[in-house]
Amino acid sequence: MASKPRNRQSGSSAKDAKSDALEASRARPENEALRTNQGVKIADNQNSLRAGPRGPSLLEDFIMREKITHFDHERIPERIVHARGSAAHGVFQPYESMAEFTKAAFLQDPSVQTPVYVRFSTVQGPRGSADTVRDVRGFAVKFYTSEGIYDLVGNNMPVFFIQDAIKFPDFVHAVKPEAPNEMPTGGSAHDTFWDFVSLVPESTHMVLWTMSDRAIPRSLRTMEGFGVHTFRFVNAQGRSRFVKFHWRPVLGSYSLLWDEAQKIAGKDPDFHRRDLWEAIERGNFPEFELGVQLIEEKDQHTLGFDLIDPTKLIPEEIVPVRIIGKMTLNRNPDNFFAETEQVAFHPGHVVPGIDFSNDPLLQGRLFSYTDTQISRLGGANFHEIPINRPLAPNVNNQRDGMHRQTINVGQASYEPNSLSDAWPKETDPAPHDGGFESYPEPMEGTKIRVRSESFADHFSQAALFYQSMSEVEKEHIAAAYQFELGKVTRPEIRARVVNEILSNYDLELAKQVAEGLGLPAPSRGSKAVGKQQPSPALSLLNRVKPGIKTRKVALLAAPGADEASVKAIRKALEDQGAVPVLIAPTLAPIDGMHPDATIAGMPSIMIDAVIVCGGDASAKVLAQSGDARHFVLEAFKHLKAIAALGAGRDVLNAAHLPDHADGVATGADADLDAVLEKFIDAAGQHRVWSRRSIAESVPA
Ligand code: HDE
Repeated sequence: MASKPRNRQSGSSAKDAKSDALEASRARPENEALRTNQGVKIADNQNSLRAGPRGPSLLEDFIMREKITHFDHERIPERIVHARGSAAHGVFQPYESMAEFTKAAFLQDPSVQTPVYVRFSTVQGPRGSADTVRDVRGFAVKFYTSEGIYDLVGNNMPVFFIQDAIKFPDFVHAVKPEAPNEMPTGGSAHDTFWDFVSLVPESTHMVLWTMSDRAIPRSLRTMEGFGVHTFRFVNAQGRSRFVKFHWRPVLGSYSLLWDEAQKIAGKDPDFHRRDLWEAIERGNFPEFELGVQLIEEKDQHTLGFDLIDPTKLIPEEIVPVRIIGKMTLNRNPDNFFAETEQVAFHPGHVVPGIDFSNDPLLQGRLFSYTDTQISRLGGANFHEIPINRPLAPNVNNQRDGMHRQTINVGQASYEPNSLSDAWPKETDPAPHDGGFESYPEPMEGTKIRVRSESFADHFSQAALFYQSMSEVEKEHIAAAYQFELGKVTRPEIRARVVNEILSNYDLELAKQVAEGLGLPAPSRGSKAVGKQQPSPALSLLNRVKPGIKTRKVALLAAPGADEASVKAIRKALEDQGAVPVLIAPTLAPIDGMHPDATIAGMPSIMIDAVIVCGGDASAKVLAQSGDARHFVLEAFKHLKAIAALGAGRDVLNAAHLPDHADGVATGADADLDAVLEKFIDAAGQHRVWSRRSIAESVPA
């Protein structure tokens, strides 16, 4: 498990064009004396200048003054939303030329790789909050294309809470920790959030997504991403089609269980960040395929809902997702602040061939992002920060401002000019020479503040989503509503959610939630919708890709464990791409083997499956250890695959676990191969759902 030393050359394309461009900004002092910011060598970094050994400090001490002044200013304001994030470098490569649909240069040639920087985030919590809270996840991709920056600033859910940008500050104020006491950190289980969403029915569909397993991903590496809004692709002939963007993790998609997510938030608040970092360090580069749903202009009104309403998704059974390329994250950042904190995304950073729709949420976002970067990054020159610099040159007459780095040469900073032969100037009108031209959508209208009638249906797609879930997922959704509303202190808000929201899209769910909250059974809502055409693609259980690649498997052992057997297990798991972790009561060597973690340091919530190793002495220690018994009990409760070999079965017995339940493989030491085969099969399904009725009664 021990991660390899950091190696920035790992990964075939780690040395991409952006990496080269960043090189000049990297500071790597090797055998260099300390110097001040003015370049003066420092002789003493331990003692400030003072008047005598016990005298007061002297203002003259420019070395200490400079050091402390800089330190005082080391923090910048955190993002108002999406403050907590983790990021990685990588490359994107198309599978085919998309010239028929878009002239975007980075989508023309399957042999061309485009550098990317991707930042994943939670939305509600501050920078230091836990990774595994119930929340939407940001999925923002910066493409450093040959034509300039393209940012696809999406989420891990395909819809949004509101239809109009003017409601965003209200929504964010409601979901953020409450004003009087800054609680709760990272989650939506509180009065103001549920007050707002119960009064704003357009939020129903997205709130349901956040009550689903999508809001507690197992890993950032296995999370889907969505552009949310409808955009436009425009080809070289000027023809436009509507497009929705999707990111599909190659390893499939998985979620945590709510009990796990909450416990992990305490045991390892950096769970997702660590998982992403370690996977890349190990060379298990996360891969995501880019998919598009393309809609002809003439078909835009045939879907039964409005294409520009961001609370609606297009079921892929109606418009299939065409997979057009792959993104590989192959390099961790060098410096969290310089790269992940300072990266500035903007949905309005587009390149020729990509354009906007009139989605009123998207339109508002186009204003917000530059504005926020100016206050967050301290001025209008944030595009000069190394991580934000395009690979294409930025040539224009914008000048000066805080922290300007470019030294613009010459007298003419205006256009037209004759002093520098009229340069820089616009691209030629024809053949356009790559200049961005907005799609000339015909437009006519009355200046008016109104919500389009075509945005009025708030419940059909919530019903569609709910009806597309498996039984397991439906159980989780009901439990999530009960948990969240159980934290709401005002009974009238709980009742409003049940009677005015849930009862309009699923009466059975409304009844279940009401029962959990001790509310009277609701009756059918006044705007109730009925049966929808389900979309199986929405169920996460249909997103599982069997296999144990990159899964963490605990090998639970103590002194006396059978070394040969442990080595054989380790090899079998590694051969399938899994990550075995030897976990023991202490870090003391077990024969020649060094444990990777202690049971206390890596409890079962941090692994995907567990094998209790054989060996009489080892099993005896583990069977007597409360921590070890808790480890297997909890793994059982969380529906993880379990195996026990030889005397290792005594540990399951000591925990009073049945050794014949689904997803539990046991056998004599000599049956190693058969036990492993059964175990790998069960672990490859992610969870043993069929075990859940027994698992519920397990105290862990
Ligand atoms: Fe954002 N959003 N947003 N948002 N958003 C920000 O920009 C905003 C919306 C999303 O990793 C902010 O640099 C408005 C939808 C991501 O750095 C800010 C509206 C979607 C990230 C902002 C929305 C997103 C942000 C805060 C409604 C999914 C993190 C800091 C009109 C498609 C990017 C910042 C990163 C960040 C405004 C709605 C995704 C304040 C006004 C819908 C992934 O500008």
